Amino acid sequence: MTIRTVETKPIAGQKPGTSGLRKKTAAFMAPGYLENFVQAIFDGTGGAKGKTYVLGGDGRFFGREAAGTILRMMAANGAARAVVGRGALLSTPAASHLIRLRKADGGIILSASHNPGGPEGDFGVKFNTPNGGPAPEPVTEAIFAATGALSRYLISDAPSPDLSAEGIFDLDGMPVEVVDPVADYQALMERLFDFGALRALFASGFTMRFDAMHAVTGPYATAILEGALGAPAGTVMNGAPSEDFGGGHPDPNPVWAKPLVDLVMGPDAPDFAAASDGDGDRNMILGRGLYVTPSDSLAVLAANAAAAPGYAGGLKGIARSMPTSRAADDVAAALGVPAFETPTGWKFFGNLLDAGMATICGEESAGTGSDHVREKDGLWAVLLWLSILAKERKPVSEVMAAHWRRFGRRYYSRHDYEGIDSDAAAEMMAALKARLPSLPGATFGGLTVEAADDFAYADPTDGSVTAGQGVRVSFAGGARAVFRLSGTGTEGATLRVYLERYAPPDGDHGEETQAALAAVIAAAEDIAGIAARTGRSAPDVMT
Ligand code: VG1
Ligand code: CO
Repeated sequence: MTIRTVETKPIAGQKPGTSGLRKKTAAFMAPGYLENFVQAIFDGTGGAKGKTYVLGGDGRFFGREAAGTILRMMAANGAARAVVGRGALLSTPAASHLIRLRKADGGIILSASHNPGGPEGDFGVKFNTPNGGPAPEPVTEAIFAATGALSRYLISDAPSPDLSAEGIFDLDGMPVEVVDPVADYQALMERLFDFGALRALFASGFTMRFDAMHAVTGPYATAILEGALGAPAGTVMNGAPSEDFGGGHPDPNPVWAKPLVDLVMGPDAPDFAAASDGDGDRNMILGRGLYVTPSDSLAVLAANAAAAPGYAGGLKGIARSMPTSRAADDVAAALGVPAFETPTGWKFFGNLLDAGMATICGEESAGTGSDHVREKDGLWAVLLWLSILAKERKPVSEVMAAHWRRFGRRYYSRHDYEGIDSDAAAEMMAALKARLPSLPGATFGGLTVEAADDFAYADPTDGSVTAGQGVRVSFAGGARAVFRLSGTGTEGATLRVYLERYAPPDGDHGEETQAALAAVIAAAEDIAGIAARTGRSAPDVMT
């Protein structure tokens, strides 16, 4: 077979964001677009020669075709081996595990996570490093630099093996190993959790619904919950991956997973419910009549991790992204372990996990995970929640009430303004940053600003500094507003405003969240002028 060297030119804008490169599917399908970016991944990381890669994705439209192209490029670039999930499927945490298990040199995950899929939707490519984690900033910068220096890409003319059957196939001299996407991941979960105790929970009549949102976690949740743990058939909803996620956004929040939220708020509510995002790294947790704020979920998991054998030895530290509520810090203080505050995006947790400084990490966007892989892991969070419920034998609402009585409650909400004008968003953030020095001491509707800054992170493992990670405004009494622009969208800008207020252990924990945050919401509007600058009077999504 022949290896073709195809002449190409740099394509502008191939800059990875918070989590990989995300563009409209049509953009990715344009001639050379995917090929250029994949060649840049190889060129920016010292070449593919002799390397082993893991490859898979969330099942979205164009994924299988893209996988075939990437395999032909791996072979042409001299890679030693490719390990691919059957059907080109791998959840992001399963890919992370497989990279570590096989001691691979990296992995490519074909996903735009929670962004919608299909010909009119979005596509994405994430590159993970040998530790199994998302490429850190220096690596994404090297890849971006390589996109600007391309003059050719290499591709084999040999056909890619059909990925529907397991086995080892030859592609122009490179073995392509097609594996069951679920088996190794399930074995890891069986080591971390007491499956016997979880089986006993389901056998006692405990009820659950898991909404896979037509995305990649369907096969994982079905095998683990309904298979290994004996939950009744029908526990997993929307469990067959579809190329356009049933026409929805596979984003586990009260807007896009509304049917599940309606179910838990209604008369036929199960004891516990969860939903997961497109690539299986994020999760939403619900109890009967109750939505658990992701920041609270992180805190509860950290405080009760010993309920699972994998964490019986205690935690080394707890890390959260900056906009995530400080509920996790309260737990770290009580446990006497370090707390870390990183920029948004899982890539910043990798060094802490590798250095053994943190065991559990999480983000307000419903991503939680531990040192078992180097990605956030939606099903892992569900299994740890189940372990806590199996031990406590209490409703989720009582687990939350007990948590707040011990640590206090951090009322929390994120307000998203989607698809706003990019220039208006940039001007708003610039004006906000210009105002920062004048804010401390100023009062907005009874809230006095204590500190205000543009968050910069100094990585404690290597001293590297990442600046410009979002504006933090802290008020006396523990309230806080954070402003940043999303790095995962593909149209206009998305402004995220993160709102938080503290009620101490003996305070009122029963308020409705938006009402509890009313003063912080008003202060955030006063400080940033959101309505005037964006033309929006209300957010599109509130989590
Ligand atoms: C969002 C979330 C962030 C998460 C990222 C990737 O980023 O806020 O917490 O890590 O998505 O998650 P942004 O820049 O849009 O705020 V996933 O599940 O899309 O890989
Ligand atoms: Co995701």
